Amino acid sequence: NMEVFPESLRGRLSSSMLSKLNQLNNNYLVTFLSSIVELCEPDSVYLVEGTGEDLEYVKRRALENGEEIPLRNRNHTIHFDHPLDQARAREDTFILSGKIPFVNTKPKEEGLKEVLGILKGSMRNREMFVGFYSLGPVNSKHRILAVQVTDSAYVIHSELMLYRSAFKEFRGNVNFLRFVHSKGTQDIKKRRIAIDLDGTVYSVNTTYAGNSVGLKKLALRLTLNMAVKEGWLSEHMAIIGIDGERTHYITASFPSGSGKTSTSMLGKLISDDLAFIRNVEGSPRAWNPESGVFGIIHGINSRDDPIIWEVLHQNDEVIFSNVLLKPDGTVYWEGSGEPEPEKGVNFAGEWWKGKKDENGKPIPASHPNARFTVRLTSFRNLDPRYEDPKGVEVEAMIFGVKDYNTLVPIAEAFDWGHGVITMGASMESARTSAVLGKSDEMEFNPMALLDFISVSLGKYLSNYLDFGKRLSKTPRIYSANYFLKDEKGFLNSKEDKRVWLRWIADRLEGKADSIRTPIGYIPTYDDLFRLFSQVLGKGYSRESYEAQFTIRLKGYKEKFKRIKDIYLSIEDTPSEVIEILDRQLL
Ligand code: SPV
Ligand code: MN
Repeated sequence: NMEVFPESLRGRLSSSMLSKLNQLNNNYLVTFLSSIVELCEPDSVYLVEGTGEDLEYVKRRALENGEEIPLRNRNHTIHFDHPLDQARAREDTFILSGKIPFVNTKPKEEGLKEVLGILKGSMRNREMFVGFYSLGPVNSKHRILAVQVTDSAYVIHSELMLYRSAFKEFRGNVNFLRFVHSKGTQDIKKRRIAIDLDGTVYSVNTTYAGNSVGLKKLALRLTLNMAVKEGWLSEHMAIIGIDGERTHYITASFPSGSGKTSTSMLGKLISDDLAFIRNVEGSPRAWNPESGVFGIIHGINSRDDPIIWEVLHQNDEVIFSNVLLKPDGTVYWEGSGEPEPEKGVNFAGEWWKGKKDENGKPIPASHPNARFTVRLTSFRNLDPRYEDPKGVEVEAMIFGVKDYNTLVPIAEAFDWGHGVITMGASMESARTSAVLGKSDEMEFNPMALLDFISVSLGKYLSNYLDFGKRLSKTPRIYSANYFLKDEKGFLNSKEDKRVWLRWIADRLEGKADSIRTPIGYIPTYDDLFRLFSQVLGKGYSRESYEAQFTIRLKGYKEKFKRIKDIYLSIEDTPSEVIEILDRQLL
C-alpha cells in the first residue's frame, strides 16, 4: 500500500517508480531509502532495475551532466575524475570501529557524525539513483544482495556494467548491504569514505570508482568481515581456468598493478579482481562477485594484451577514465604502442606534449592509474562457468608480488599452512599507482588485501588456516614474482608467465618434477626447458634458470625476519603463524 510510504519518498518518486517500489514490499528498503533522502535531500529518485531502458537513461544522464563525454565510437565514453582524486584515497578511508592494526579506524559515533554531516543536503537539486545488485550469480544460494544509492550517473552506469542487476530478488523483507555515495562538491578536503561493518558504507566528495562504486572495494570490507565471522574467504583475487589435460581453476592474488589482470587473460576468465571462496561439502569453490572489469589501461597494447585490446576496440560498451581525449574523439594512453599525440584533454585539463605542472614535473598524457570499465561478456576468453551457481573448484592459489630483488618467479608451498603464511601472509610488494602517494616503495601487503582488511590480521589468518583444515582437499599454493631484476634489467619477459602457469597445471597433473628448497618446491631445469619450448616455442638457457631460480637466502631471511616482527607486534596473531615463520627461518 503506497499510502504507507513516508512523504519524503512519495514526494520524490514518480508514480511508476512508486509502484515499482511497492511491488517489492520490502520494509528494510523503504526505511533505508527514506532515511537517505531525508539526509541527502535529492530532488527526485530513480530506481534502476537494470533494464535496457534504465541503461539508456543512465547513460543519457551521465552525458547530459558532463560526467561522461561521448567518443567517436558511439559505444565508448570517457570520464574524468578530479586531478587529486585519481586513485583510492587511503588517508580518507576509515572503518567505524575500535583500533585494528594497519587500518584507519574512527570511533563509530564520531565517524558517522562527521560523514553524515558532510552528506547532509549533498544531493539538493540532483537526481538520486538507486541500484539493486547481487554479488555473485543471482541464482546462487551464496549470493549477497546490495543496494547502491548515488547522485552520480557515472557511478550507477559503471555498476550496471560491473555487477549483476537483481531488482526482483529484493522482494519481501530480505536484507542487503548498503552503499551511499554523493559526489558532493568535489571538495577533496572533505572527501570521506566511512565503513560501518554493520553493513553500510558512506562515501562523499570523490568520484574515482575505487572510492565511489560501492560494490567493489567498499563492499570487500563488508564481505571480508562477514567471511571471517562465517568461515569462508572474501579475497582480492582473480579466478582463471588453466588448461592441461583438463581445465584447472586457480585463484591469483596480486597487489594492484603487478600482473593480476594480465595473468587472468592467459586462461579462461572467471574473475580479474575479486573472489568469494567457500567450503562446499569439503571442496573449495569460488565465485566472482562482479560481472565486469575495472582495469588499469597503462601499458595495454595489441601485442602484450591482445584480448583486452580487442575489448577496447570492438563495438561493446567501454567507459574510459582519466586517459587522454584526443581532438578526433578517440583516446590515448601511455604504453599503447601508438604515437604520443600533440595535444588533447586529460585529467588535469587542456594538455599538450611537454606540459609541466607547477613543480616543473611533466604531466603524462593519461594518468598512470587511468582505467577502462567493461563487461565480462566482452571478453573472448570468458568462461561460461562464471555464472555457475555452484562456483568452480579451486585447485591452486597464487600469491604474487612485485619484488625486484629476491623472490623466485614461481615456487610451490610445502602445504596449506606453509603457503598461507610464508607466501600469502608474508607478501611485500612495490607500491602501486592505484593508491594516492609515492609509487615503488616496498610495502607489507598480505594477500594483496592490506588496503581492504576490516578485521585484525590475526583473526583473518586464523580463519584462513582453519578454512584449509576443514577442506577434504586443500588447493596447492604458489608464490609468483614477475619482476626479478639484475643490473641489466628484468630477468623474465612478459610472456614467461605462460610457462609458470603451465608448470602449475603440470604439477596438478603429476607431470612436472620439483626441487625441494628451504622456501618451497621450485621447477627443475629440464621441465622448464620443455615448457619454454612447448608453450613459447623458444629456448631456455641454464644461465637464465640459475639467475631466476637461485634462492637468495639472505634476502629471504631478512624478509621473513621483518614479517615475523610484524606478526609478533600484532596482539592476536595465532601461535601457528609464528611457528611456521620460525620453521622458515631455520
Ligand atoms: C585495485 O586498485 O585493486 C583495483 C581498482 O582493483 S580499485 O577499484 O581502485 O580498487
Ligand atoms: Mn583490485
